[in-house]
Amino acid sequence: MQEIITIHIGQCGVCVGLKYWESLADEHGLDCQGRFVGSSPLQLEKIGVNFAESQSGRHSPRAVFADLDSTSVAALSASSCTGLFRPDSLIEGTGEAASTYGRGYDSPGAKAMAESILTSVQRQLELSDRVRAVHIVHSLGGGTGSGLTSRLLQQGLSGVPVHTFSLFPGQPAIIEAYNATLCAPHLASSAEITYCWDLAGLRAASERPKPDIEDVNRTAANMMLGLTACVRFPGQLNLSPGKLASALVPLPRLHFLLSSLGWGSTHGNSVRELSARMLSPEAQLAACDPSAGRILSAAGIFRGRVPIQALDSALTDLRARREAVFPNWLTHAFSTGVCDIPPRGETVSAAFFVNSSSTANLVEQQATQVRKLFASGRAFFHLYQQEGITEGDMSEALDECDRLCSLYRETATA
Ligand SMILES: Nc1nc2c(ncn2[C@@H]2O[C@H](COP(=O)(O)OP(=O)(O)OP(=O)(O)O)[C@@H](O)[C@H]2O)c(=O)[nH]1
Ligand SMILES: [Mg+2]
Repeated sequence: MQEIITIHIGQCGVCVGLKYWESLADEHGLDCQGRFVGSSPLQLEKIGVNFAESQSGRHSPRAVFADLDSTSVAALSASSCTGLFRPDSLIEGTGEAASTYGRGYDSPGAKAMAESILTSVQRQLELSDRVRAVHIVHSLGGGTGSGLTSRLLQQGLSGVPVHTFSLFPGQPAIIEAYNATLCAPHLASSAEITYCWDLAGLRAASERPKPDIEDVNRTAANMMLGLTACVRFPGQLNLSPGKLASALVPLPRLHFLLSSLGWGSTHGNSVRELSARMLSPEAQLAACDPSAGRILSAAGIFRGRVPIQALDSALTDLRARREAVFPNWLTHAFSTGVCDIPPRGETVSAAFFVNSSSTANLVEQQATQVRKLFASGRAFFHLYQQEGITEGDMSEALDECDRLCSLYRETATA
């Protein structure tokens, strides 16, 4: 068994987490207390990837929820599925919203919270067989989401590879741009994979025309469910997180991925239409067009009875139609996984992951905004200086962001 431990940080991380674990419990046939009430042995077969079973037969998420501000964890504790979570996996602060990176990274509360998270992760590692990845869900714009995540990445999580699900700030952002620019270098240097989201992309990809924040969080959760489908259920073609990392990351720092979702039926044409969403700008969970840059790698994880031949031919055609967006050296563009079990209410679904050099734009937009703020009198930067962040720290972070963006461009045009 290759387990996954998931850490939800700050309001965004915790609120997305609530939707994710509600849906995971449902897919694996668990009630709100973690008792199995499902109908198929397949729901139990690999349940251990995400849930630890107690001696009494209850299944609890291999997860930690942490926020310096108590409201999001309190909301989770008050939710109908609170019985699912181990009380010691819910770590709430007593402070107000931190808002700045410095408070999330270096305040006494942040340091204590990082220790509590590491203790909780260590406990979960001891209860696991072979953890393949720690997933961190957070926003780069929040003080807690940016600062606390950076501290954890810097300290390391017992050597286990970290995959982050990172919500980038929308435009135009002030404090959020500072926070994101300080956090991005930690993602680049310490995460194995970063899945990039932003609110505009999540909203546009939500199923309802005027999505509220719950719909947006459900979309984010659906992407996470799609990503892990192959390791949770049996299927025709396995694509584990390890294989995905090997297939999608050409250089260690170039690991910022776009993602998209699709639903359909099992007809050959539908598989073709579904596959086209992989490169469609409107379908991306971050407002970023993958074809605006070069595509360094891509993967699709399909759920349901997908005919493999139709899938292969759809992907071959997709590559032929879009040849110009792939660099010459990329001979094998797409990795695929197929899991037999579709999500509830669907016959076929897919989650796509693309490593495009255009993803660098998400980082660059934040750095550009910080440079504008610096050029026009360093608005709000005193809040960072009060927390010990210097101008030198900020220009070092900007340089790191520039290096990442240049590396993406150089590799794409090589
Ligand atoms: N998708 C999504 N985004 C959210 C949610 N809550 C906040 N955000 C976004 O996250 C960013 C702010 O980060 P938060 O997660 O609220 O901040 P935090 O990590 O709690 O940090 P603090 O500043 O300390 O409160 C903004 O861009 C918000 O739009 C949520 O429930 N879902
Ligand atoms: Mg908060």
